[in-house]
Amino acid sequence: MPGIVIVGVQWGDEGKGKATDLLGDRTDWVVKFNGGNNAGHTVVIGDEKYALHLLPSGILSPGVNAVIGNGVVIDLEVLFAELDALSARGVDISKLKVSASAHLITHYHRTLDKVTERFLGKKQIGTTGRGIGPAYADKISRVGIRVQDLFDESILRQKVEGALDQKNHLLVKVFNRRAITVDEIVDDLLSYAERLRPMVADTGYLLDEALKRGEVVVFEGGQATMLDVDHGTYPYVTSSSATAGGAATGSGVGPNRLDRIVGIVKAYTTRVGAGPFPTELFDEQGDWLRAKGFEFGTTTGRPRRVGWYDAPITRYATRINGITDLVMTKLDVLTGLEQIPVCVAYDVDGEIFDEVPVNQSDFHHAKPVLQHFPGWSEDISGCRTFEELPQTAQDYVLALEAMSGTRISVIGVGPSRDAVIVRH
Ligand code: 2SA
Ligand code: GDP
Ligand code: MG
Repeated sequence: MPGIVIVGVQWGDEGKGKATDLLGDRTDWVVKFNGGNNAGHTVVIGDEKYALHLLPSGILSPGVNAVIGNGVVIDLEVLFAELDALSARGVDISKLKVSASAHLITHYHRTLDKVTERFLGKKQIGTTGRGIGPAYADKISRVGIRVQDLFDESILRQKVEGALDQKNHLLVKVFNRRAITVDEIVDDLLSYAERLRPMVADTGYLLDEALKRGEVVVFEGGQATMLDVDHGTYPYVTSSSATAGGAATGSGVGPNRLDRIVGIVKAYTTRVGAGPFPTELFDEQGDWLRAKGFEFGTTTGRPRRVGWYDAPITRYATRINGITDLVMTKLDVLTGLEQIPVCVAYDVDGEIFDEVPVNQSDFHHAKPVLQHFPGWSEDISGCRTFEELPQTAQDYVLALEAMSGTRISVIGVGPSRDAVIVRH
């Protein structure tokens, strides 16, 4: 099974970075297929902690070929800062390949992201401010700048001119900001061109050849199902395809190359930014969960919103992504709770919904129907087999497995690489 996709089930930060890292020994290639430096993946190896944003987490595994696919939006300043920081820590970065068709995040995208959010006031999305939405908007509007444009200055100049035309109008007339010049953008982009050149490749071709040779390719999703631009809680989403379908379009391989789809799900739920979140906690129990799970943004440091596990969301994600295996992370964080509530359905103004409602307003009004499970107090961080877990912890996992309709193959019991229970 050479093509393995890793996707987030909930609203991100489920531990996708750790899951990708876990597969490291058996992996030949790791591809990031969506998003950009809005992502934050934490990987703990021994005493070392790494936070990756634009680079795929697989770059930490020696010998693995790392790829930034065509579906990613790249901020070149961030790319080289991240590469330099990893290199300084002894990580081999020589194997990185970057798609010639990936789009670039420029200064005007970052500016537009920030001023648009400010303009929205109370209706803010709560973006990471990294220019992600405006860069994808340009891609879809066909005024984006791609990696390959860096290597023909006259084409680059024409494209930047075209892209800036409307933006300067917006920046000056609507947002009262100074106009951005073509020269400053072109000069900035060109300053990275020669360093980038050897990394640029037809990555879809490379991946297809690798898959034909039977090599293992991990497609590492950024953000998550409920943040997907099509299937998430629109408009409170990111601007890319974070679900398994995005692995094919965002890397340039055929969908029939994707053999296993692994969904990463937390034993409870978190969300950063605005938007509906039915099981959200606003009380001391929420503060306790946030502190115990250290739920703060890996990229922005923002406190994450926290709540109970939401079973209809996992069922929905299983369907949308075609998930074949679930990895449940952070079970250890729930230790110490007398009872653990789980959302099994929604009450929308008196009507019971067993599945995630298709109508966004219904989801905004959804109140969780909770079922309570007995908790455990034993420290489970040292458990390495399912049978070593307290009976109530086993029962909790088995109940969630039954509700999701997919096997829970791996259970996380701590942040480090080895703190896992592998069941299948
Ligand atoms: P954007 O910047 O346009 O992608 O923001 C749109 C929404 O997507 C959410 N989003 C995220 N949610 C969880 N984790 C993300 N990565 C970082 C992390 C976030 C951080 O790993 O902690 O550090 O704050 C991520 N990236 C985007 C975002 O909150 C908006 O709701
Ligand atoms: P990602 O964006 O999905 O890669 O997730 P993040 O790295 O943003 O957030 C997940 C956090 O949980 C990181 O700090 C991980 O080190 C941590 N983590 C992952 N798995 C486990 C686990 O099983 N238990 C605990 N306690 N922490 C975990
Ligand atoms: Mg994250």
